[in-house]
Order: sequence, then C-alpha cells, then structure tokens
Amino acid sequence: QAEGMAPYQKDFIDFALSQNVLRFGSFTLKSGRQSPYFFNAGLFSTGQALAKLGRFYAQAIVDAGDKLDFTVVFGPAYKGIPLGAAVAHTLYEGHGSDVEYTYNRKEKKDHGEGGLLVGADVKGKRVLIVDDVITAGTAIREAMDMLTAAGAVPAGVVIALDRMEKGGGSELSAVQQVEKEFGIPVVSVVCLTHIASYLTAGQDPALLQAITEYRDKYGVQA
Ligand code: OMP
Repeated sequence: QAEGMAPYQKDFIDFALSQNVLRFGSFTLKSGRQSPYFFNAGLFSTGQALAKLGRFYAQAIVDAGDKLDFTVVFGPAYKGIPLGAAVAHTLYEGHGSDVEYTYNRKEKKDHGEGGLLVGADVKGKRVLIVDDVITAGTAIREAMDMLTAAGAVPAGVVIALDRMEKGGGSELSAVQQVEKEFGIPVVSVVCLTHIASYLTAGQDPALLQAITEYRDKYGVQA
C-alpha cells in the first residue's frame, strides 16, 4: 500500500496505467513544458472504463462532503463532455443524487437552439466544473469564463489529476491559484504526490528521479 492515499486512489492509478491513460516518457504539454509523464483521459474508451471513471470522480466528490455544494455539473468541450455526463449518471445511480448537467459546444450555432451551452440552464445555479487535468490552469480559466458569462455561480472544480504545477506569476500551484482567485474548492481524484508515492512503492528509481527533477522545475511541494 502506497503511503498517504486512500485505497480508491491507488485503484485509480492502477486503472489509469492499465488503460495506458497514464504514461511515462517525454511529452510536450499545452503550456510548452516537457514532462516525463502524461495523463490522456481520451484513452478511457470503453463503456466499462467510463463507468469506472464516473465512480472515481463521484467518490472524490462525496469525499469532499459539504465543501462542494452544487446542483449542476458542467463538462467543458471536448474531453469534459463525457466526464460530466458520467459524473451526473453515477451520482444518480450510485448515490441517489439527481443533479443537472451541461456542456458547451466549441462552435457557435446560428440556428436551432443557439447559444454555446447545451443541456441544463445554468443561470443563477451553483455549478461544478468536471474536467480531466490541471497543469497551468489555462483550460479551467476558460471554463470559468464561460460559466460566468452564462450567469452561473461557479461552485467548485473536480478533476482526475492535479499535476501540482505552478500557474505562473506566483509560487502557488495552478489549482491553489484558482481556489484563491475564484474562492472555490478544487478537488482531484489524485495529485502528483499520489503518483510519486505509487512509484516509490513500485521501485522505479530512474522514473522517480525524472519526476523529481520535473517537480523541482515546475512543481510546488505541498
Ligand atoms: P492547463 O490548461 O495548462 O491547465 O492544462 C490542462 C490541459 O492540458 C488538460 O485539459 C489537457 O487537455 C492537457 N493535458 C492532459 O490532458 N494531460 C496531461 O498530463 C497534461 C496536459 C497538459 O497539456 O498540460
């Protein structure tokens, strides 16, 4: 048992590795950073994987307790769309909680239902953003802007992985910056500390060294 994590968090890392979603090597990130690991949520690509994923997110949400108070989930396009749908489904099926869900289209439509948001109306409602990964915080800020423009009340963020990296212009991580700036909680199924702890338990010194060097460059410690 790796140190400092709940059994479901270790299960989640096992699961991400088994689906090739979590991979080690050399990857260029959206922010331009060169990373020794990458988490590609697009590779959760079976009905079973989606069902399991929904349960992991729901577990993180339930564990957060009163911290997260929302009636709508919002999955930002594209990767957040199935995530938001899976979370809403699991909260109903597994926890008896029927929340609304919404997603956005990236292209503006000039006919039909119009608008950028599809699904539940978010105006005046407390909305939880469901996304895959936060690195420097760019994607999550775009999602926040969309919700604010639609008159929603952002109530929190849930992600699969917090990479615990600096957002820029501060010593805080991107997640900590979002929490501070918008006054909302950001909850993750796992963070880089959990992955590092998993690797320690798995005995791969070279890989752990590459991750430690990466953390020294871009990461925050806590
Ligand atoms: P930021 O916008 O810098 O926070 O990066 C987060 C986004 O980068 C995610 O929504 C993904 O699109 C992508 N990403 C991953 O999917 N997995 C990773 O491990 C790292 C990234 C990334 O490019 O930073």
